[in-house]
Amino acid sequence: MSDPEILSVLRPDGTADPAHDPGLSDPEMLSLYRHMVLLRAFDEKAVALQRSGRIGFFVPSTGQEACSIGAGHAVCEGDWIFPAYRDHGVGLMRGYPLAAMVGQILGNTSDATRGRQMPNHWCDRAIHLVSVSSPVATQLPHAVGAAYAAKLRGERIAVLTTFGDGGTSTGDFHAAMNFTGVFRLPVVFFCENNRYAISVPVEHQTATGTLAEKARAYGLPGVRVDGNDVLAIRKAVGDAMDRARAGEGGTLIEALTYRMGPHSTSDDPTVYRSDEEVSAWREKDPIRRFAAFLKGRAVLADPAAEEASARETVRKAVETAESAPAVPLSSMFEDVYSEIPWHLAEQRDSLLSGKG
Ligand SMILES: Cc1ncc(C[n+]2csc(CCOP(=O)(O)OP(=O)(O)O)c2C)c(N)n1
Repeated sequence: MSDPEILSVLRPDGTADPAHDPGLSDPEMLSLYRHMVLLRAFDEKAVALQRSGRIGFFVPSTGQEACSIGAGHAVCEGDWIFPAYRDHGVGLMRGYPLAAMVGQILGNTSDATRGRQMPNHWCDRAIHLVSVSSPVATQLPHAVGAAYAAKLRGERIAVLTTFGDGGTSTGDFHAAMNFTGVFRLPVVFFCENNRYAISVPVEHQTATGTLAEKARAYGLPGVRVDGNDVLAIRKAVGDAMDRARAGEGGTLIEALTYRMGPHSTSDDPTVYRSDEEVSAWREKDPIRRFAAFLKGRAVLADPAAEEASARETVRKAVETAESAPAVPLSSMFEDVYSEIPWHLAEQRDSLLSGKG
């Protein structure tokens, strides 16, 4: 470890610290890298779609790819995921199809939720990816409930929930941590400390020196990890998920990272942080750092070609999804009641007849 308090694997000289290396094969590491590059390409395209008025809103994850992809890789079949809105990479790494992500942000008939969710609010029952919720940190008690149910059923699974530093200021965070500690539940709390909750710096979220140390109050281990080091994230989350599956209880992980872009497409970060700060973090780009390591091991030949290929994959996915028809108006009355009540039927008929 370069710092005794922060778990880190990728060294500045481009090698890996053998003491903490998660021991992934070369193909596994190449897969992590490709998913990080695909996630960045998707992000850039989604922001461009919003700026050109083709989608309404987007929450980018640029700068935090190591967190999402490293954590997603530590999830096994049967585990459950309760993600924050910035963590599309966890689902992508678990096999949530890019086409489905593109369809979801467009909200047309290629969207599994048929345009009835905000963009970025993915879910996929097949991979146990529970829907993102807009309120900050409400996913934490949901994750704990799922873990409690798994424990009562005797299932040996782990539950991963992800959130930002601002999430630790909520009552839901403390209730979820407390319940997990008392009932020794298999929950991994993965906090991506990206320095800001919209414009509010992390120093205004807490009076403690770290977020990880809050774990001790609830009888859980607290771990700090370099959030721009995908191998360190894989190691920290992997070990915590293994402990959870083995019945040893939950863990709080604080990943130190940085959101390079705006909070969302509605935000202007230049009003609350300096260009110098952003440039300093750009130098720590998690994708460039991992590429240097993989090139050094001769696992990766041409990062520019990988990026071009990812952009093309995203372009094709958008082209296909945009060709899907719009969702019919009538769909807003479907899927809530098994039998539609008379007053909603009246409203539907009035709307569809053009008199609504
Ligand atoms: C309960 C609740 N309060 C306020 C908001 C408005 N809000 C949306 S995102 C956000 C900041 C969250 O920051 P953080 O948890 O650090 O996550 P990040 O966006 O940095 O990934 C706030 C206050 C909300 N969505 N839900």
